[in-house]
Amino acid sequence: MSNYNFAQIEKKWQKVWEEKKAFRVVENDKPKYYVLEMFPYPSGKIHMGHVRNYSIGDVVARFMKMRGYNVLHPMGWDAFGLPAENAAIKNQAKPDKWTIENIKDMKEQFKLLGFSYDWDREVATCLPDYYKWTQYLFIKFFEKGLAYKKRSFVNWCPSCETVLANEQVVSGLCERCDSLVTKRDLEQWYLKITDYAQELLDDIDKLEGWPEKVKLMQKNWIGKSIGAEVEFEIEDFDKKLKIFTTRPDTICGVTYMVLAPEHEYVKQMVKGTEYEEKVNEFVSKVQHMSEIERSSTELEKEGLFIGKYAINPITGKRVPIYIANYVMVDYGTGAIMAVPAHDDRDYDFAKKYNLDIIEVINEDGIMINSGEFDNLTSQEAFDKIVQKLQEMGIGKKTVNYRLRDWLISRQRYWGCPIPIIYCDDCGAVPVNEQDLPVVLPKDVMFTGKGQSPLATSKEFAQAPCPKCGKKGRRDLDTMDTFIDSSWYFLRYIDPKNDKEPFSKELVNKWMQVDQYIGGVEHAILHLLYSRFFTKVLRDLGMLDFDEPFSNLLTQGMVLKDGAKMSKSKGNIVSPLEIIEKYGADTARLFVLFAAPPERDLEWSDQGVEGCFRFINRVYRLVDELKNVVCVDSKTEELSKEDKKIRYSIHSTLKKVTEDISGRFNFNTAISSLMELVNDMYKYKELEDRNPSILKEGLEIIITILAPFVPHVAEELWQIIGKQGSIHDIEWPSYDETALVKDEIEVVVQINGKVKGKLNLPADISKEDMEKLALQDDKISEMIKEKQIVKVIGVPKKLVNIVVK
Ligand code: ANZ
Ligand code: ZN
Repeated sequence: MSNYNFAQIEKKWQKVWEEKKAFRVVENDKPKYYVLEMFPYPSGKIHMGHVRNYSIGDVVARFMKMRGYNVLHPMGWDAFGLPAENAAIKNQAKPDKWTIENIKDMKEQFKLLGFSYDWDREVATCLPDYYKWTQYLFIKFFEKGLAYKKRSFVNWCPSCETVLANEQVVSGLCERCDSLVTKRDLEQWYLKITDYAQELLDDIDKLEGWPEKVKLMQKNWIGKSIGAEVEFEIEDFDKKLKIFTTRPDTICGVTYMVLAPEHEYVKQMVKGTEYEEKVNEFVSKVQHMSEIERSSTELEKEGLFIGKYAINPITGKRVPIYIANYVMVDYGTGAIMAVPAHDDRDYDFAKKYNLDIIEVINEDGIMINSGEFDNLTSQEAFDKIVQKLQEMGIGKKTVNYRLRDWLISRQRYWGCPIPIIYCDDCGAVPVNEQDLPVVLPKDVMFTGKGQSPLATSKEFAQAPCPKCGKKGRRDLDTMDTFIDSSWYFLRYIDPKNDKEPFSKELVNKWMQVDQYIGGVEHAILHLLYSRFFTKVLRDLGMLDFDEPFSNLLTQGMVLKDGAKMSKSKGNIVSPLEIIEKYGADTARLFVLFAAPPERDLEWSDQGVEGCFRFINRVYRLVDELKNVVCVDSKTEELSKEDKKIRYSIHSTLKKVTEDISGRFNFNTAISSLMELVNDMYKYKELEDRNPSILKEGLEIIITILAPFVPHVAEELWQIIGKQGSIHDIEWPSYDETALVKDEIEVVVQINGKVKGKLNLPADISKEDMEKLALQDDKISEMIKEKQIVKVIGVPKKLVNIVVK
């Protein structure tokens, strides 16, 4: 009798898998299956979220391999980004060295978990042989007019010394360091994702294998609004004010106008007037607020009159012009017509500043107070008013998206250099392809002061113009790291290609990713950017599909004591400690068993113990029976008990197969496996147990455990005398005949309460079933003093006896 020595078993099989490159993908003619988990940032230490994410992916990969697919299951590193740079500033460590060491450490930890990656395809976005192609793609975007430079006010964190995206500003503070965010007027690179807004929106409906909530988040993020642009005359001002409204039907209810405080006309309108000073104060005040705050319905509306009046083009009415915090400069036209009777924000503002409120639509949705448009429905008025404005040459129907172009310049060191050289004569010129990659210089200083660290390199900034050869200057910013992750799934397919980012043929063959798995925190940006890249690369002729990920699973968080595990809460459970104490198979089994993948998972020490005990129980069962099952025995006539256990074996096989291939209900699959193991324990104690059935049962148990607990399954497979790897065998199919029951269990109720169970022939008639229930000794004893009112039989399930 041997014990379950997980440490020895796991080490042994990890070595075997590594040596024979068990999970290397070679092109063959099996159907392909591409399973991908979002790659990690190499922080150096794995956490339970990683264990969960990657265990889910590993089950899918191993299962699909056993189902006969050629499975591509790669792993790599999202290796550029701030932490490396912050570590450099703090500890004087070099970001490259820091990152490479972290990658090494994390890879070791992944190997301890026994994930089935094809490590030959590993990519790290910070290595020149990867970012060369990121730069190449940037240039392709540039040549297509999809990368452009623009001056604008951007969120700036003075402590992180970089631009922040709107999502990174929380209550006016930097999400990372809590510093007060300011605005800076900078010239920056943008990618024109707005050109793809409509397609990105339309194609969401094609993503059948995506969670509805993620699709909705993407839709809202793109935020399409149909409305109209209308020009208003301004008194004593030579330009017209263009506004965007989704409700042109309400135009007769306009009682004031609002410009975003940063709107370019504001300065011009108040110049030299009594309003100038107050306006300047107000502008600098709102600049500290994020767009998210400013568009919140909770926002306390604030603003001021700026001394000008606009003329309503339909009514001819003169209305005052305000600036206010709730109007954003870069949405629509940065100016609105305010209709307090029908818009909540305008209503709050009008109440606060005592402005008129005029209703133009009554409760039945019919126009009022609108002159020639009275008595129309608001929908009719919408069309008629837009038509009239159009005839007047001052309005037209327009579509607006909330989606902004993607600001990609970062004033940071540890990122992909932007491959552009500025020439006084030729302007912004892309670096020639043969000169890629533009390598990150090493002689930089991390002072944490001033502009991009790349400016501190002696050599880097100067470069000849690729067009005319004259002295030029390199762009000193690096790219947003979301760019690196917008195409990595393509590089895995052809990771060593040094002629192009990837071969079109191979990518067309392997894509789409059949199953993508990752955290819901990436539900918007990463997925949207990857979809955008895919569409642009398609239009560049580099691939032939529209969407990168056909199925998406967003796994829930790992909680402890009801809260997300985090350093600050001090509730972290270290995966390495769990592996050390119980082994990787137990760690994997627990995260798969404790909750369905999409739900949050509550950490439980007893749960881990339970999984560990279960593996031990399987191990003992196999170990005890190994000699029994190694002999070849003939199948005799099956007894009742034989049939029962075969039913249990094959129905479990069926359930596990369906649970994995359907909605990835690993938890229910594992719990039915646990029941089967219990049944086997009982069965083996029978005097007339059938060795062939024991053998059949053990083989199936080991096989269907293999994707979940791959090390111990491999070991047990060997223990029962099998040659070769369990992970190379075919997933078994269940025996239909074993699922036909000779006998069924029928529940007997009295007045709806369960009072007993009967084993009856499977093909019994309803009448016989009811009769036998009434004749049963126990039941007849219970009802002998009562009067039977009714007997209700549900075939093959239950008999309910209603008595008085
Ligand atoms: C008049 C009106 C009347 C409006 C009404 C709404 C209701 P969505 O759906 O988000 O596109 N708006 C336009 N540009 C804005 C900006 N830069 N900052 C803040 N608000 C802005 O919303 C479009 C509506 O939001 C527009 O339609 C405009 O107010 C406002 F009963 O115009 B509406
Ligand atoms: Zn030049």
